[in-house]
Amino acid sequence: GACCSYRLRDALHPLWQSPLTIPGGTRQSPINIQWRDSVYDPFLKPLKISYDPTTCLHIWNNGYSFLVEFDDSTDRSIIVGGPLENQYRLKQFHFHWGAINEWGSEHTVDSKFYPAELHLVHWNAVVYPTFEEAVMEGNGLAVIGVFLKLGAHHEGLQTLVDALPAVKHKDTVVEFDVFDPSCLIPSCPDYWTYAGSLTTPPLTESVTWIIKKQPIEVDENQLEAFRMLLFTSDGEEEKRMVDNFRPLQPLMNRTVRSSFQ
Ligand code: SG5
Ligand code: ZN
Repeated sequence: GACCSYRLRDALHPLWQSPLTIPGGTRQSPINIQWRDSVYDPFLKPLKISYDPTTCLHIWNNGYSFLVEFDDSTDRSIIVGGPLENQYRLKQFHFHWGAINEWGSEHTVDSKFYPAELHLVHWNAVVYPTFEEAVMEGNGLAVIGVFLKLGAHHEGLQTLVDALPAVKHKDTVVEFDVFDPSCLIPSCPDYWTYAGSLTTPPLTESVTWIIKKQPIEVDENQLEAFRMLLFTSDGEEEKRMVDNFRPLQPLMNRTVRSSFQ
């Protein structure tokens, strides 16, 4: 069935030439968020987001997703609060999406998939000297997850969508200076949080996940623009960049906390 074909595609994709699972992993991502099993934590603070649009550098098709990367040499684009003890610096954001609207997100809520999911990847520059070191440590990374649902046209996302034809092929990069990704984060402050991992190799268990409850709305044309990207380089037989998400992982001995009742 469909489930097995994703595993096959993952196994064949160059990014996944390392193992599909971490032996002995106890906090892997993504997970299904079971709303009624999440525990309200009144001590969770509101998440504060402060991004400097001029730290945005470029868009890069890395052959698995497209990444918008930021200058993270200073504390100009940061998040604080929420479940975090330190401030974390924005490194990049990217998306995961499906071939069709019935799936595409990595996390699910009550077993429901969204057609796409945005990840804003931040690292703990207070404690670690480099991103590469933060990737290896328990409190090294904080990723904000935002679900995309089908609905109204999204003005902020369109700026990005307009740049995608320039990075159609794997290993292409275009300049993309001045973009504020906070326009992609829903206004509702509610989130779930849990301790997890990267969803791509090296799959390290270094991520504090912050999943926004409210999705953003995007229109069909915008999702279709994602699906026009290619996994492949110029000159290779074209393979559409779709279904670039990892299968759900077991919750094991973890609690998902919510900032809301
Ligand atoms: C790490 O995880 C990876 C990203 C990857 C996300 O941030 O970086 C490293 O491991 C470098 C040490 O990979 C790159 O930036 C390419 C070198 O992002 C992707 O591969 C795009 C999907 C994955 O983060 S996630 O867990 O939020 N999905
Ligand atoms: Zn991701």
